[in-house]
Amino acid sequence: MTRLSFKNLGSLSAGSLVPSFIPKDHKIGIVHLGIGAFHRSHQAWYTHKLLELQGGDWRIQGISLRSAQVRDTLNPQDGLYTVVVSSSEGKIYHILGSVDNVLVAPENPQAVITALCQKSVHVVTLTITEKGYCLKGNTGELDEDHQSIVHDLKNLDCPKSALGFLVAACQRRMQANMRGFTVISCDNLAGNGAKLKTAITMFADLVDPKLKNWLQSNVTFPSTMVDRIVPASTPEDMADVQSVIGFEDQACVMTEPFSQWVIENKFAGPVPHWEKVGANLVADVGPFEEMKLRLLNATHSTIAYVGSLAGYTTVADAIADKNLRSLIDHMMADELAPTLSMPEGFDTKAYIESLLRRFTNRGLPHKTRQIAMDGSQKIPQRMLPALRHQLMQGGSIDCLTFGIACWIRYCEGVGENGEVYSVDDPMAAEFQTINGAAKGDAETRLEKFLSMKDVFDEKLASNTVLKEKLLFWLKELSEKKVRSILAQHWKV
Ligand code: CS2
Repeated sequence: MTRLSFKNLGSLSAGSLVPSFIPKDHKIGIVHLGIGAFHRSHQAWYTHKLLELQGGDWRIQGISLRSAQVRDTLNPQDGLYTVVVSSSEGKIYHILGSVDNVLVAPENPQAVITALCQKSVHVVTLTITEKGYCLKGNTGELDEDHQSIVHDLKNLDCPKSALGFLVAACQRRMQANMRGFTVISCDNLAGNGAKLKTAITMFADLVDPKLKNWLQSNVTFPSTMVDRIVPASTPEDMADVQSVIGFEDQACVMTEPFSQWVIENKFAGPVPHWEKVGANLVADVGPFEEMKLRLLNATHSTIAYVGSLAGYTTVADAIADKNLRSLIDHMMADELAPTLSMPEGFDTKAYIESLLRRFTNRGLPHKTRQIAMDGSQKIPQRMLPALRHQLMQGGSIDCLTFGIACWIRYCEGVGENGEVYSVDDPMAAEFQTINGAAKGDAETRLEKFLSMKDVFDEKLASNTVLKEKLLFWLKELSEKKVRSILAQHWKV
């Protein structure tokens, strides 16, 4: 079957929407680090819409920081791919033209630094996941002992980490008297821009204190809140796209109708006018980030751990369980919403309702196991801030602690019916050691989990109210099935 490409853009079947601009007519203005499915259906989506609306030199050069897979699927397609917007009402197939090409960093790190130093590039965006920031625990400080950072500090001409590439590019821009750029983190971290700025500034200072000063006056790091649910595409999705567009598309992505992008208005130079196609520019992203990380991501992770243990494969299946739904309703209303500080007039109830509609979207099977990965990186961002708030206020913590206990139980790698699965997490080896040492004893396991400093800080780890609650749930989980715990505590 012929691959989707510029050559056949004119002969796609009528079931798809093709770009209304000629992609090749627009220069690269953005370099994106970490070109996964989320970027392709979010930032690249907004950029595509903007190119359709008013053109401009804002096409994207994508960088894969690890594997060659995205390059191998996108480059032969001239960067074209399909975004399938799927809901229970049906599917809409959009062919996007905002990505120009993809480079694979480990194959040619120099080419990535050169890409970041193109004169036409004014914006760098990042989706490198929580672990890509190489931060020390939850502090936002650079982990100078991180393997990739140690490597990059010694070999800045061929870095491995996103941070290393950014610092190397800044150094080259400074030496060449070029202007800086705007670096936009699009990952689910609270204060993502500020954290990235701290990490990059610390890194630059270790390289050359002059570079640190240059960064301060030439580069900005706006914080952002990004939101769109993007499950991993399956071979069935690809077959479906092929049957509709009439060509093979190995890079298609599936997503939902909803999308949101809130960006702190703090730019170092020209940036695309994404606000003309639905993004919001604001002075303070903080409340929106908090709202999304807590109401969406904290409940998502809870659904993922509780749901996987209870045998539900997708979010929609899990949330259809009335008792699980009641756990999530309570969590949002009693333990998450009270911790937010939304602007006057913001309708949190309506936001919660829209989230629940999104979770029940049967047109978009989102695997609980996909969300369950990297819990050690996600939990500190999504669940612990609300937990700290509730502990301080003496508020309820039943649902949050049940979610965390299910994560600890999930990290055993063995389901309720003895099925073995792999725990996909950078700390998976530590979990194995803990589980081996605990030999099934809930108290020992909890102590050891709480002493993981990159997840729980000391204050939290020594909080007796928290410890008691977590221990209670872990004991429940060792004696009963998740569905019966849900029925006992959250029955509707
Ligand atoms: C999910 C997120 O996989 C996960 O951890 O919670 O990717 C979620 O789908 C997005 O943040 C939605 O914007």
